[in-house]
This record gives sequence, C-alpha cells and structure tokens, in this order.
Amino acid sequence: TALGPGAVHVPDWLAPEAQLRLLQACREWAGPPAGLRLVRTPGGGVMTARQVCLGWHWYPYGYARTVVDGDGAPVKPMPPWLAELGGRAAEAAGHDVDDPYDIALVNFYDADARMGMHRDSDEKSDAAVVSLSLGDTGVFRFGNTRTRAKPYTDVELRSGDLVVFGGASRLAYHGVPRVLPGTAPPELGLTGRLNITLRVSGFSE
Ligand code: MD3
Ligand code: FE
Repeated sequence: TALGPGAVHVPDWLAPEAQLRLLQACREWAGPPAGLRLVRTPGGGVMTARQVCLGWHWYPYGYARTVVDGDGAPVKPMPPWLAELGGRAAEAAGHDVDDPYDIALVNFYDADARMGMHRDSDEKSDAAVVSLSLGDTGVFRFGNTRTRAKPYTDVELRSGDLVVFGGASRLAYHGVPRVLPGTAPPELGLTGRLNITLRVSGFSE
C-alpha cells in the first residue's frame, strides 16, 4: 500500500517466527555495553523512546562509532543477516539496493513513549529507510517535506509490518504520536513496541 511517493507499507511482512527471532536479537542488543540508553537532545529534553544502535551510533544530531553520549563503548556491529534483511525489504518495496544496509536503530516504546515530528537527515546516503515494527501497535504519523504540521496521515503500524521510505518520502517529517498498549501478539511476550529502522550511512569511515 502506498503511503505517499516512495513510501510503501507492507502489513505482516515478517512471519510470526521471524518476529520472534528479531525480538530475541533486540533483547540481546539491549544489554550492555553499548546497550539501551536514554537519548538527551541538545535543548535539554529526553526522548521517551529508549534506543540501541548497531553499526553506527546515532546521537542528536550525527553518527559516531562509539556511544559518545552514553557509556563510550564501541557500537555493536551490524550483523550481516540484518543487513541482508534490510536489502530484501527495500527490494520488496521496489527500490534498487546499491550499498549495504550498515545502520540499525532500535527504538523501545513503553505505553507512554512518543516520537515527535522530525526528519531523518543525518545519513549521507539517500537510500530508502526500512522500518520494521514489533509488539504493540504504534500510531505512525506520516507528514510532508515542508513542515512538521499538517497535512499528515496517521497509519497504525502493527507487529510484523514493514514500511519503506525512499525517493520523495525520504526527507518527509514523521513521528509516533502514540502507542496502543496491550495490542501486541500474545505469543511474542512483549509489553510495549519496538521499531527497527535499517539505513545506509553513506559514510566511508
Ligand atoms: C520516514 N522511528 O527512528 S519508523 C526514527 O516508529 C523513527 O520508531 C519511528 O522515526 C518509529 O527515526 C518511525 C518509520 C520511519 C522511519 C524512518 C523514516 C519513517 C521515515 C525516514 C524518512 C521518512
Ligand atoms: Fe525518523
């Protein structure tokens, strides 16, 4: 289903077993060193979604190879299977894949977490961003490229859903105004929502 130019939503792209395997991996990545952390923004705020990074460490607003705003540890490597999953997802949405997916940002949302409207412009590559959701349903707000205000469309992202943002949607404003508690598939054993975005950095080192 097209959400906009270059933005494709594929409900239920991950089978239940694949969701479980990805969730188990996320639980391992969440552990220290370079594990789950609170993200502080330069304005003195704290993001309500906690985050762990693989491949390159994202901080507001840049990328590093170590957890510059946390325990200082080297960022965990991007596993080859996850890079391949990113390439398969982008291709499933009709994008050509030139460079390997070398960044994963894993966001953990509890029932009260949100993500404000923003653009993702810290990567050098314009390759499509791949988003995978696990657990509770999130209300995803997909906006426009000019302003964080209207017009936007709200879409529910459920466990196993894929969204790919490329082309004219790559720099669109987007956010997560709320999470719907208690909506996760019971067999996952997850309270809350996880979102995994896979990206191409475009960095050489
Ligand atoms: C549209 N994450 O990590 S995923 C983020 O659900 C982020 O955790 C949200 O926004 C989440 O930066 C939304 C959907 C998404 C991800 C990346 C995008 C939409 C995007 C990049 C460009 C345009
Ligand atoms: Fe984003």
